[in-house]
This record gives sequence, C-alpha cells and structure tokens, in this order.
Amino acid sequence: MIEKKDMALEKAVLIGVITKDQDEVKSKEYLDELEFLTFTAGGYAIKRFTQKMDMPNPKTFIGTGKMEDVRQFIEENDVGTAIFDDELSAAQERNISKILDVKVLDRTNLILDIFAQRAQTSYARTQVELAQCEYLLPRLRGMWTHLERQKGGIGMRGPGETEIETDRRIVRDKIALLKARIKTIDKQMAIQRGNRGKMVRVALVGYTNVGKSTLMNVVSKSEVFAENKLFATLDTTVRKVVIQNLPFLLSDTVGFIRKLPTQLVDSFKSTLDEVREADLLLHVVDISHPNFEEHIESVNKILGEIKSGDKPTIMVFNKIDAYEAEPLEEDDLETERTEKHYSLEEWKSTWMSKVGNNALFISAINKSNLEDFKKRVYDEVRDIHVTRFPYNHFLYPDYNYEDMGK
Ligand SMILES: Nc1nc2c(ncn2[C@@H]2O[C@H](COP(=O)(O)OP(=O)(O)OP(=O)(O)O)[C@@H](O)[C@H]2O)c(=O)[nH]1
Ligand SMILES: [Mg+2]
Repeated sequence: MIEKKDMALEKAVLIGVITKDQDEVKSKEYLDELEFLTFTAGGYAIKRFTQKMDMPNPKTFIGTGKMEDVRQFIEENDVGTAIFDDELSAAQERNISKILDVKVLDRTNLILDIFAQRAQTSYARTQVELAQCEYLLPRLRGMWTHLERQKGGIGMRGPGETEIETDRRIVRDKIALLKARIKTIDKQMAIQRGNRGKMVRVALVGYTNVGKSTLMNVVSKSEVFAENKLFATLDTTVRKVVIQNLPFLLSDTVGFIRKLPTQLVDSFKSTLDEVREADLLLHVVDISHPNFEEHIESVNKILGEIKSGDKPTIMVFNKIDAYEAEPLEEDDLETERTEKHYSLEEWKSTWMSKVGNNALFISAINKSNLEDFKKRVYDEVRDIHVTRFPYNHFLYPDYNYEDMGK
C-alpha cells in the first residue's frame, strides 16, 4: 500500500477480477500497480474489491452481488471514484455508472489521464489529446448523461480542454486536426533527426519508473526529470554522450506499462521513432520490483509492436541496491524454493546464460558497476561507429578503465 495520505487526493475504490490463469499473488501485484497509477493520477485507493471469475461479466465486469457490495461501500464511505483494472467496454461503463452513480474509470482512462497531466510540451499534449479522442469516440453514446453532474478530477482532464465535446462529429474533426498537427511536427522532427548525421544512436527503453532518466542523468551529466511516480517522462530527450572520446547520441523516452493503451502507442508513434531508429537499445529493468520479469515481457511486446523487437539490445538490470530476495530459512522444508528466493548472483547467471554478456547489473543511484556499463556500451557503440566512419577505427582502442573520469 502506498503510504502517502494527502487530504487533497481523491478517494477511490479499486476493482479487479481474478481470472483462471492468474493466481492471487499476481492479481495483488496488478492491483498494487493500479494503486500506484491511481496515486500518480492524484487519487487515494481506500479499498480493493476482487472477484474470482473465469472471465469478466460482459455487462457489469464483476457480478451483480459483488457490485452491490461496492455500491454500499461507496455510499457509506463517500467515495467519488471507482477504478477498474481493465479496459471497460462502452456498455459496461454505462451500466456500472448507472449502478454506482459515481465516476467510473478504467485502467486506460487512468493512464490517459496521467499522460494528460504530465504532458509538458505542446507536442506531447497533442499526442495525448489524440489518444483521448480515439478512446472517447466509440464511447460517446450515453456516457455524458452520467458525467454531467460530476466535476473534474481524475479522468476528466484533457490538455488544453476545459470541456470535452460530446458530439461524435466534433470529436472526429478534432482527430483529423490533431493528426494533421502531429504530421507537421513529425516532419520537423524527422528533419532534426536527419541533421544528426551518422552518429550512433542509443535508446534507453523500459518499463515506467525503472530509472531510465536517472541513468541518463548519470551517464550524460544532464538534468532530465526523474521522480518516483509513473510516467515521469513523456517526451524524448536526446543528449550527446562521450565515453572515452567516442561520441554517440543517447535518448530517454516515455516508459512502458502492462496493457499500455493501444491509442497511446499509436499516437506516440513519433515520440517512439527515436526508439525505432536507434542502433542499440538499452533495456532498463528494475530488478528490485517483484514483477520485473513480467515487466520485461510487457516491454518486449511493445517493442515488437513498434517493430523494434529485433534490435541489438543490452539488458540493464538497475536498482541492485534495492534488490531483496525473499528470505527462506534452511530448515524450512515446506516452502518451495522459487525465483523469488534467488540471490543477485543467481539472477546474474540466469541472465548471462540467456543473453551472454548483454546483461548488466547496476545501481544508477549508487553509481555501482557503472564502469562495466560504460565499457559494454563503449564496445558496442564502437563496433557500430567504425562501420560508419571507417577511417576512425584507430581512434578507439579498447576501453581503458584507468582513463575513466578524465
Ligand atoms: N534504489 C534505487 N532507486 C533508483 C535507482 N535508479 C533510479 N531510482 C529511483 O527510481 C525512481 C524512478 O526513476 P526515473 O529515472 O524517473 O525512472 P524512469 O524509468 O525514467 O521512469 P519514467 O520516466 O516514469 O518511465 C526515482 O525515484 C529514482 O530515484 C537505483 O539504482 N536504485
Ligand atoms: Mg523517465
């Protein structure tokens, strides 16, 4: 549970379904993430409701009995928002709104809302607005009759918008306009990228909150915004980095998440171009997170969707300072030893056997193993660099640890 209890936070309940192929631990972790999303959006989850079902109810997501429990709790505790851990269909949202009579949000809403709050540049705002419109369009009918009475807050914010238009035609026109605007900016950005010439391009990618921006700051001595909230970064920052005379471009971009709304993947296409056009990916992982292996899968899935799944990749396991294995007493014969009990060394050998020396274990905050990280990146970048600047290869001898810091 997240400890911060700010009075300004909106009170919310979280609702999830535990399906056949999820165990209870998994669904707890999913709801932990939903709670973190809620907190990032400015909400405070006061209760979780879960129900075991083979598949969500097509009409009301959870069953009617459970829904009645939720309704009662909401009424008794003066809760204004109900958040569902999945994307609700338009019909589900309508039915649930009728029963609960509070603001009903789903996971997609929440993520879109966080993106809307966090979008700093007009480019990011345009992209988020497009994703919001795309999400809205199929849901327009009936939605607003219930929302009219509700005032602002999570899920109701839109960049540059005070009121969300209710008419499909208006939304469609808006989508066309936003797409045109993005296209213009895309062209400018493509030109900018073109101007960077043949420099080797390296992109930091990974799940949200794993430490990409922190690593960027440590490596490039820049000041990219990093924070312990989800989606601290929405735009792409590119810095020129030099490791022992060898220059290359390093980019830091938006983090990924499980079930990242497709509307966002589509509309952030150009932000993600930096990844698509990179020569080398540094896939940063928060090894201290209990679900880090699933995070890796989510990231790989999205990389596949943006056609970057087969790029040369170095796996960078970050936050080793915070890694804690679940303790297992020697005389405990009941508990089966699983990956949760692995030591860091065991994780190292597991990943080394999967990806060879393309697995690195660091702490960006404590700057531990940064030397190995730099050496590995140096070697990889050098190999690409010398193919582009063939007369340059003698400039870049093997990485020299003693030169560090000069
Ligand atoms: N313990 C520990 N915390 C770290 C480390 N690196 C980063 N963090 C913390 O993790 C949080 C997220 O860091 P960011 O650098 O913002 O993460 P990000 O991957 O850029 O996140 P998004 O931009 O939200 O996708 C911050 O609170 C950092 O201080 C590390 O090596 N160890
Ligand atoms: Mg970041």
